[in-house]
Amino acid sequence: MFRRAQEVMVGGVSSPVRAFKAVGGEPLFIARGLGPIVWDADGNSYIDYVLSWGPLILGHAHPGVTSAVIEQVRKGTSFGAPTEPELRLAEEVHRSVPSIEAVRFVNSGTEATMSALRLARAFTSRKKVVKFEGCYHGHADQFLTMAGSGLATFDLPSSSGVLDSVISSSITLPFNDIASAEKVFLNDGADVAAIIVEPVAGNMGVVPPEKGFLSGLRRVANENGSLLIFDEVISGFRVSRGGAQELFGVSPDITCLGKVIGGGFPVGAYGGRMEIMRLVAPEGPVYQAGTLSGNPVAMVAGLATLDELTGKAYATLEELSHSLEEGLAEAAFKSSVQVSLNRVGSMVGLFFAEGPVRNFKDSKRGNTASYAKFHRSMLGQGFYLPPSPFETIFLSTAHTESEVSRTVRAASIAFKECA
Ligand code: HOZ
Repeated sequence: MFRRAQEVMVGGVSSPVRAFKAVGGEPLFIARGLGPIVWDADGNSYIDYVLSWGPLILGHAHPGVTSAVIEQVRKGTSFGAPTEPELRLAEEVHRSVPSIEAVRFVNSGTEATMSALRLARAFTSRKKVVKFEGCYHGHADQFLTMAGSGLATFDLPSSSGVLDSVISSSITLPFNDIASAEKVFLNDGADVAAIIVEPVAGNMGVVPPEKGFLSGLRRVANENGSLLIFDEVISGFRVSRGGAQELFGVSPDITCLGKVIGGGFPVGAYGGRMEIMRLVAPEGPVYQAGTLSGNPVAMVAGLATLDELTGKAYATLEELSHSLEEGLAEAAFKSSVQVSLNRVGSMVGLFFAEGPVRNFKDSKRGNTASYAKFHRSMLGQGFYLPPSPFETIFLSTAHTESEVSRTVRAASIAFKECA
């Protein structure tokens, strides 16, 4: 299949990190998934820690999501008109993330962040955006410098085809470094429309915000009349019901969502203060639209997913993820392999480097060859980890302690192979 795919699909994949180039070998072609397990086209099964890169917080083919989707499909798959599921999801997003007074659904995280920045520029009548090394905000031109995810994986400082004039209005700073942000704002503050940040970075491995970083950004934005945008495409409804902003107690002006709120279907959303959101068409002059935006199948999948995300679900995720973190750290230690682990809730980052890993520079110190070796060993033993050290290991409510213990036992073998 991969050979056939390479003949008709660029690199044989629909998104670059999937190609397994960073870890060697060939991508799995997934035939089906159930709970924490996926089966490839050859019939091999794997415990899945990729989970479609984050959306599947309940695991694969969750019965509640599946039946909601089937019911909606029978009623029709797309109308290009408002629907009740869309309204209910908007209400649920507002209830859970109160800083989102009004929301606009789109089809991907990229659409959400690019629309949020356009909106911030319109609201402030300013051009520049401050962003952070190793954060990834999708593939809109203005975000493609020193970004995480695929650009980090393939060591690309930027992307060909992006105009210098676009990049020149993006200022990229080290994550967790509030002093550099303060310094930049001394000179450029009056031109900065927005600061955009992943409040929990999940595209350079997992890097949590240090105490004072997010609140410092909030303060700097306030002092300079800039907007603060949280890209919670990964962390939204994942690290807690109200996302990273609830967990760390810092409220942005605009939030971008995706992944979990679509329950495994293509969804993004951006929302924030009413006075800002009112600038979006048809209420205001900021244009943004989409034929499949608010797609009812995606909306019911999102609703069914959020229905399951109770306090108990987050407690389970926390316990499982803690066990995995501890187990991996101990297994590496016993094999004398230097690793460092970062974790926020069910987002786990494994770095083959001495810690602490607090920014992109630290993350890039990780031994990529060791990660590749580890990945191959784990895959061979039936455990599917992200095929890049710059991505996040995700857990779902479908994983159990038994799967985590098996994973840790396999990791002990894999670490020995890396030693
Ligand atoms: N947006 C994902 C990185 N966090 C990559 C998704 C993919 O390549 O499939």
